[in-house]
Amino acid sequence: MSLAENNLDTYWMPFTANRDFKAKPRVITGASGHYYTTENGNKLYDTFSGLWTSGVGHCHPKIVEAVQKQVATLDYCMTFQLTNNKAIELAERVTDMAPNGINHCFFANSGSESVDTALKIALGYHRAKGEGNRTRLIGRERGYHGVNFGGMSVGGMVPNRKAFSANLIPGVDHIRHTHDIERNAFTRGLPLHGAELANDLERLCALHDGSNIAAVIVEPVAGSTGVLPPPVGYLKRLREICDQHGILLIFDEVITAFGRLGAPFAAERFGVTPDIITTAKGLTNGVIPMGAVLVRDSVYDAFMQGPENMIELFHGYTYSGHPVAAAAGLATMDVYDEEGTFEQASGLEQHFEDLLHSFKDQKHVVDVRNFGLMGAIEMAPRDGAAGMRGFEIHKKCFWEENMVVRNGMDVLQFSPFLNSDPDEMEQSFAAIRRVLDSIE
Ligand code: PXG
Ligand code: PLP
Repeated sequence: MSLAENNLDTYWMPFTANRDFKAKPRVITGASGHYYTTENGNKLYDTFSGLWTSGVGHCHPKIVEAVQKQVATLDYCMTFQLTNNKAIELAERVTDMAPNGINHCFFANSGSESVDTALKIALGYHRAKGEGNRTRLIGRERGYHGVNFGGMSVGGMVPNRKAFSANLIPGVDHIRHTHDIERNAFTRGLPLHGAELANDLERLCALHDGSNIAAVIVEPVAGSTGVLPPPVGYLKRLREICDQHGILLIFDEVITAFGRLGAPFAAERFGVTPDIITTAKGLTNGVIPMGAVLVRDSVYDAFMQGPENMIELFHGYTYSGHPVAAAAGLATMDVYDEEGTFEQASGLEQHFEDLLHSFKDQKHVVDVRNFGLMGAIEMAPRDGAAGMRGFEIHKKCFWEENMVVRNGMDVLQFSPFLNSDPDEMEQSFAAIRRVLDSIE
């Protein structure tokens, strides 16, 4: 039976226009390296490395082998009051790569779970230190921290919040986003204007009193809402304000960790060390779902008080530290080391930036942004039909150019493989130009 004969209607697809999709489905049945394959054997170039996930390419043989071996050795193991060797090894491996002082790792199964875990750790930390009044959480407009209630509440993606407005968790505020096309359009790398926007946190400290704020969470480079690199000096300033007021700084590095910015973590690239880092995606190269929350010693130590036979943090998922996911993570870390993936990624930055910015004078393009191997081309919305132009480009790339291109409304987002072939990258942008030329 071909896929088209299945009743697609039973499958409620995530973050998808279901009815539009089901009228003409785009279905992937295989992948290898930098290409997907479809049921009828078409090969499609993937300009988004999965969903920011698969930096070293799809079905990397080393990761595939590790997963196959692990699933036949230890398929599952309870990790409450028991654990497995792979989770222990991965925790050590990942914290070894983290900035100094961040030496503890709590496992989850996605970015959304990592974020909610991090928020709970932040609240628990202050409570453990006798500052239970520090309950306020601060996010940022245009932030994306996943779809669970905590992450949605600190997030700033409007359509994501709209339907749940009355049910978001209380005690949350947002600092202003840093996106400023008027001053920073077509900047290569970090925008020059906007460091002062970090002072918006001072405003909230003045309003609530800093002593009531538990944590601030930001993406070092905002991804899902259209690739928004931080203005020069902005993250350092946030760190300073957090320090002044005893507020924990959480970097949501679900996208930016593991080479996307040519370094293990954005924290390293920017020279700013947060107290907690959330990760997922590149932790296993997207092969098995997994997230990890990395925590500073002082935060962990605050929990390790009281009777030693008592659980210190009442939190965990059935699949926290799943052995097969951990094996995928370990193999992924091996690949990063052996292949010099992060260096490969930095080596591609300039070429990627030049290709992106060659769209500056293209019809409808209002901004081009990039940092590391994250990039965006923003198109003007059509009158009365925001998002249509981007969506048409996505579909045209698929059907006419055998290529997967991600759009978030009218912003085209690019997450090239960390080990991209420069020629393939160039060809993919040539194809995008053909599509943009053909679109109204
Ligand atoms: N935080 C950040 C910074 C993310 O980018 C999440 C949390 C949530 O992770 P999970 O694994 O629960 O999806 C993400 C996820 C896009 C796009 O188009 C990006 C994500 C998810 C969906 C779409 O850029 N990132
Ligand atoms: N709902 C029920 C009824 C459960 O028993 C559990 C876990 O035991 C959960 C939800 C949470 O599932 P998970 O640990 O996979 O997040």
